[in-house]
Amino acid sequence: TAPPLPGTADREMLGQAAAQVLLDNWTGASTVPSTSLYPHQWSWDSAFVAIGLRHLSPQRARRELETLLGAQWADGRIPHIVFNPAVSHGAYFPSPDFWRSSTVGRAAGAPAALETSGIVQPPVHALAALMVHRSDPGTSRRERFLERVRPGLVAWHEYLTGRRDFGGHGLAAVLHPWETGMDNSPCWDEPLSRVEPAPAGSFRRADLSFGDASDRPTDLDYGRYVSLATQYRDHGYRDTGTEHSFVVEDPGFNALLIMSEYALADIAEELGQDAEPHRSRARRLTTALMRRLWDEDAGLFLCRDVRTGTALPDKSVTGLLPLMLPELPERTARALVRTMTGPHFGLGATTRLVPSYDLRGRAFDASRYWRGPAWFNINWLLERGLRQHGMSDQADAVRQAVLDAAGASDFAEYVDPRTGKACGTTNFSWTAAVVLDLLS
Ligand code: 2M8
Repeated sequence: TAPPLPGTADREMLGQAAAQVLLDNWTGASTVPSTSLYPHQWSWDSAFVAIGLRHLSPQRARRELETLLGAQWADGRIPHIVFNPAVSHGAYFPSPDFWRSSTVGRAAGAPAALETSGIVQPPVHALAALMVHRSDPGTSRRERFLERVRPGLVAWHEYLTGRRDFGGHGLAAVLHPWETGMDNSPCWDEPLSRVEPAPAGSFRRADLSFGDASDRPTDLDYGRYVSLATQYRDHGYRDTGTEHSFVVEDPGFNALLIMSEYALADIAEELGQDAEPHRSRARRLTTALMRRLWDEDAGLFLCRDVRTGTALPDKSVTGLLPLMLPELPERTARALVRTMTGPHFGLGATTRLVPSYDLRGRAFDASRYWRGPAWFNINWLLERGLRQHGMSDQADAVRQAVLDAAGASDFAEYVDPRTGKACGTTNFSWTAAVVLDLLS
């Protein structure tokens, strides 16, 4: 049966408003997440943006991804920020003079001609490239889009499964909370507590000029983010031959890597190349994820601190993201849905969108960033996960809730999961992008 959607007029208005956000946030070669809070190109934001943009302009969507790949380092990493040289350094912290990619990062393969950060973000890119291709296969083929992006995407996955396999079990590890995209998730509290924060006066937070401080990470968190990024930079962004203070295996990050590896398989097939190496890597990664991060008692995947070898007990939405995986054991998928709809995440009972963190957790905060609020990109991923495992009623309900909450909040960055109240900034790109995708 057809899922209930807003009436045609509402749908049209919502679609037009979402399109306007993406038009306003387009800079000519890529899209900023927000013109105020995030005035540069962000890695995983661009992947979600491309997925929405393909419904407006497949040509822009291809450009979005190619601009990002144009900033890829020679070692395969895709940096989490590509800086717009036209934007003043004071507009965002940490700025290029902090990261110093074009000088300090050269030995690790940073481009000389543009400025980027030196850390990464979740690998949604191959999935986005495939979806963008499929939205306009004729032009995409004529422009040889997949031929052009494939080598960079393969090198990206090689980097993550090679140099970033710090645990030695086949999973990619992250070296900074910013790399997970879920910056101040309570999961990072414990491993971060061992990091000596940079002194409060040694940096200036630009983010607080644009938002409510109670919606953002704390100063203590920022001190630790700065300290970790400084250590990495001062080691020339080398992954080996140095001790990292924060090394974590994150289930959501790895689930996205697996989804993108399946996309690489489809891309290879489209190009008449052998898809099997990608499929078997996706399977190997799924097995490693199950072995390393699945927690039967918790009913979801947990993050693992590679330095101490222990699981991090907080329940975060990152532990539900493997629901997207096509070869997840059905039993595990059912357990994830039970957890999502149970008291810890409340879907369909106390919430209509899945919160970023355990409603009953020790650190739950309904408005502080990744410590409770519901995020639209994450709910888009979970909607796909529910559909993947045949839960179409729940998927339809999440889809409807994304559309309702995005429209009512002016495309908020995130919302209070129980009330839908807008938090962070508005006119946020990936919120608009997933709306466009769910409307089409
Ligand atoms: C947030 O992270 C940036 C640092 O990368 C920040 O707080 O300044 C996160 O929500 C992240 O997931 C997102 O990609 C980025 C831009 O939207 O903002």
